[in-house]
Amino acid sequence: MISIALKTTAAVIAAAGLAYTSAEEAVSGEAYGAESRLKSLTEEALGVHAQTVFHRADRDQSGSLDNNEYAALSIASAELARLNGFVVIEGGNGPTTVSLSETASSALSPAEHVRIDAVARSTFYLHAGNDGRIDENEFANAQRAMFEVADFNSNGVLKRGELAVFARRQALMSAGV
Ligand SMILES: [Ca+2]
Ligand SMILES: [Ca+2]
Repeated sequence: MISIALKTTAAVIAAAGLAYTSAEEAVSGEAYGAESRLKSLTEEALGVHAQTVFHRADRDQSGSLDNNEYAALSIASAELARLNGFVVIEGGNGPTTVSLSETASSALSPAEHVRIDAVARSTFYLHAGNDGRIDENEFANAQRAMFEVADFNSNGVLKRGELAVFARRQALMSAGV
């Protein structure tokens, strides 16, 4: 059975942008309604989203992500997606949601944590380039790669099934299959 309270709490965390706060530390706020569901995603909106996520993930505000920041972002993204059953896209008009088909609605297991951390730490170097850090451009490129993989008809807009594919990738911060 899906716990409504848990879903709401996690949604509040996501809405407040407190991706690194545990559910126990959740602040009160408005949960998402059906009207916040994303209908389509343009490349332009994705750019805004990428920027928002990047700055949140850059915890020391150094202007780039190191391996630890990237791994933390990947785990937080996966954890929130699992708890919420959706991912949050912040394309400029406030946060919107895209549902995930799997609604396990439970925290990640320790084994899943380890696996996601390991995948993130190797994926990191695909995007980081020679300097071993992911800057804002490189992060935007990684997000665009996820977008393009999901854009089956290559028209620059994600809808329905395409959005679902993008959301799954987004949940794991991965453009891979
Ligand atoms: Ca940083
Ligand atoms: Ca770099």
